[in-house]
Amino acid sequence: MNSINKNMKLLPSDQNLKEKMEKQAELREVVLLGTWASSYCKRVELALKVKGIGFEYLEQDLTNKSELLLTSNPVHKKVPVLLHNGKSIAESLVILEYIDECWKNSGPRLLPEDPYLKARARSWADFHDQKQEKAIEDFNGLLTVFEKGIKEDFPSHSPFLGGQNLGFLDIVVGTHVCNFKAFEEAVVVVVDPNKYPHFVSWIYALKDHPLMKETLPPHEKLVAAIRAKFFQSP
Ligand SMILES: N[C@@H](CCC(=O)N[C@@H](CS)C(=O)NCC(=O)O)C(=O)O
Repeated sequence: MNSINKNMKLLPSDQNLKEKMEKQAELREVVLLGTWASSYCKRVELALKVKGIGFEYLEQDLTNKSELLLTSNPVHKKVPVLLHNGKSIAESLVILEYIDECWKNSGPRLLPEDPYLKARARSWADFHDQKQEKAIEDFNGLLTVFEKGIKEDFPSHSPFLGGQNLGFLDIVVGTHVCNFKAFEEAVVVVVDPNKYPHFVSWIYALKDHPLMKETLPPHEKLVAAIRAKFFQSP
């Protein structure tokens, strides 16, 4: 995995090297443009790992967006962006489906084949993403609905909602909610295991998965970033 850390001060020769690397990125087979704390990016990173697809990673600075990011996602100008043989794909859920379709025979399928089960996983992912936008204030609302949904739609979650392997919904929701300890610490959002037993047992199973552990952002760094975001002086 190759990353350009934009937080580092770059000398002119480094700057040239960085530009060269970004140009070359378009020619490499699979390249992910992301940022370290973004759960949207983490879900793509995790999906690639679950499918066993080798990729290059280019860390992006969202305060000074690279030419590569602006040209590969001209509509939203956001990460994640997946470059596949020079073609760019934006929007994490779209990327996940692309990965699943494109590498059908590599690793486990992320989405079920059955159209109803596929639609159900997509609609839970959609619900999660809509709520995530207002995550802090609505977090308890999200937990209550998820708790009921897991009980009804995935009664045997064993141990993941996708079964034995991490599936679409485990990847989409897991890369966000597995960071709940950092939110608890930084902004005192409490996820009560007595109130949400199914949700919490699922999250602990996810947090235990080796690929999830390897992919999630470092806890202390994330707590600091959340604090900076929510408690910055006006
Ligand atoms: N719906 C998008 C959301 C992506 C997103 O919000 N990315 C943020 C980082 S977490 C971003 O790039 N923000 C830059 C900006 O808003 O200018 C997805 O699922 O990929």
